[in-house]
Amino acid sequence: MADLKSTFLNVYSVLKKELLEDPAFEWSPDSRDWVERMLDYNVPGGKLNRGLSVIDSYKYLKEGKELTEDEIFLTSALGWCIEWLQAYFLVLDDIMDSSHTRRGQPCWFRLPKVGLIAANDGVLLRNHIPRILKNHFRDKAYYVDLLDLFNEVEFQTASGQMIDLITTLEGEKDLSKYTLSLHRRIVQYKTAYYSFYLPVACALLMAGENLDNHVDVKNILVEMGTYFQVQDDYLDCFGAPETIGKIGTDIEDFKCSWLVVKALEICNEEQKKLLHENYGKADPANVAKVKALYHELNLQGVFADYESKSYEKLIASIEAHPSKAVQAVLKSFLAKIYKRQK
Ligand code: DMA
Ligand code: MG
Ligand code: MG
Ligand code: MG
Repeated sequence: MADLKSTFLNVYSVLKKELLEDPAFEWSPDSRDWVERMLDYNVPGGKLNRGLSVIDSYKYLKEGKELTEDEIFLTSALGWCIEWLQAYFLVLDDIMDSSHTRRGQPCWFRLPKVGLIAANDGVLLRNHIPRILKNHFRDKAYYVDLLDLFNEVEFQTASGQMIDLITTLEGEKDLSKYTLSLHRRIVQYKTAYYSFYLPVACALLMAGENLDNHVDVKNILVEMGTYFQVQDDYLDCFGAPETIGKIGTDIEDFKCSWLVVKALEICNEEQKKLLHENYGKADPANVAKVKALYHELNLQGVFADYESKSYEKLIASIEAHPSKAVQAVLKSFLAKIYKRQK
């Protein structure tokens, strides 16, 4: 496993070098330094789960056959395209969410020498993806499907971010619209497709599969992605910033988080009043009152219950799948996130 990760990181260096020598741009030393620093800061520093999952999934689909050097390189390159996509969304997400830290360091836009140049860096990160794909997949039979897949998933994610953000607009702040069904809609689009469906779909395409025949796999992965974002919402409040590498902002930002939805579901009238008065305010005193209420309502217990029930449901739907190889892909994915602390 450690070995796989170092191979994967070597591919990052190769892809980065190609991008820094992209013949479509007349590079100067300062522009090259900027992009290199921007990539190193934003692309490889995460858990790399999404990227590594492409290699893992492809291995399972090949039913244990050793991968060739070429297959390892190509699955890694696709994995990195997902990590690039993630970096692009996170750089912009942190600006829009007024976040402070990410992966244990200040958000890119918080660096004094970066600021809102980060917005264009996000656009650049996004543009790197089709350039990587063109460099390495142009001649593949599945090239068009790959481009289409990335386009579709990007559209879904951006649409999810849009509904995540417009519910928090000043003047529209209304806790009564925060229901489990709105939450589900937001997280399915903003997180599940790119984080869970995309890695497996990349592996399926490389294995010569037609994605239209794998709607059942997509549905299970969307469920898993929903569970993953509920964990993210939970950790935003109850996680240790040193472990998750970021400081939560969901309460301040008036986000339609799973926690506030659950709190609204189980609170009494007095507690509801407290939520209405304190949710979505930047003042730490307001935030502290919301957190105290979350403790009072035992949202930790409610979450633990949700977590074990989700796990059981996911395992049951995975085991109902006819292909053992697909089951192995999905189970390994689930094992990586079950009861995660970061
Ligand atoms: C993030 O949701 C979704 C995308 C597409 C980046 P979020 O703002 O809850 O993520 P985080 O907690 O990592 O800022
Ligand atoms: Mg965010
Ligand atoms: Mg966000
Ligand atoms: Mg979050």
